[in-house]
Amino acid sequence: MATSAKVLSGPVAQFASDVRTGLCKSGQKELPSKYLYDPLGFALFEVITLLPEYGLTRADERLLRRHAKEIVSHLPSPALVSELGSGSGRKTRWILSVLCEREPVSYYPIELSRAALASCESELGDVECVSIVGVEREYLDGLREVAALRADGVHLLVLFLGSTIGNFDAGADARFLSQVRSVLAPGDSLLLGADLLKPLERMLQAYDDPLGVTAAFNLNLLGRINRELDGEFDLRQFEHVARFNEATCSIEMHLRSKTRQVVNIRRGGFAVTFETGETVWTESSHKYTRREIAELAVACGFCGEAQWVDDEWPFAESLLLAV
Ligand code: AVI
Repeated sequence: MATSAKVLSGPVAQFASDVRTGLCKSGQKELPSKYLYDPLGFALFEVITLLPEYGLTRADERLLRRHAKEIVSHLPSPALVSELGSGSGRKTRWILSVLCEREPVSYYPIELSRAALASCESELGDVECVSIVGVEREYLDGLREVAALRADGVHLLVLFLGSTIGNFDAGADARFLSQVRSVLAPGDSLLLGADLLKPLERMLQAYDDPLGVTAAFNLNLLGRINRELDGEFDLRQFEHVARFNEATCSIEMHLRSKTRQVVNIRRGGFAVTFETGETVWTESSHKYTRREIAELAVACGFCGEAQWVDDEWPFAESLLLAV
């Protein structure tokens, strides 16, 4: 099928290059999960968080709501707060409100998605004594910028909630936490939300809900390629698959080709052949044990200060101190 490469620049060029690398590699095809979150993907993820089968976000929020006072009691004052991947910011309200009882707070949500930053700013705009400055950057670049802003004697609290840490590849979670640690000073803290291992059926239902919202969230990645790269994916010719990888202790999302097909990605200037049943791996969601979190923290230069676990949906909120 005829293709012609177009001259692309900026984020769309990066997207095209990542799509080409992931779909043209030999063996398992893959697409980076960060591309799931265009405005439509972000909106679909927000719906996922409301699904009865997906208890993760509610557990995270419950822990923050129930234990905000206790969490804040461990933190030195004054503190500046930054959040890696704030999403809508709904969960963060509880910590910010309690911190505000002590002093005015500067809050820097770091997000790649402009839609997420806008929704975070409107969600938290009514929390008194909080000034919100959105940072539209990659996590580490944004965090370096925020850390450079703090005055002497001000402690940094980094929030990394919602188990986004679980979406890193095996080993990349530790590398990422070590990089976060290298931006922090001793005495700074990291509040880490991580989803815990639970019975298989419960995990599978959470990533393959009967309403098909997670399927739509996953398939939207192909829709995004169509919209932004003039791709010719027929979304009806792919299906969502969620499965548990025991070796990595992760739920994986894939998109399976229902037929043998060749798909042209016109703005990228390439075409991809899919065999019947072949899958594109789009996301991994690692499920942790409490012990694993504690070991990860120590290996990355933190010490575990406290941990809270939800009693309805196994999920842990861990407060880690930079040592
Ligand atoms: C954002 N992240 C923690 C979600 C998760 O559970 O891994 C993304 C998600 N993928 C499918 N459903 C939710």
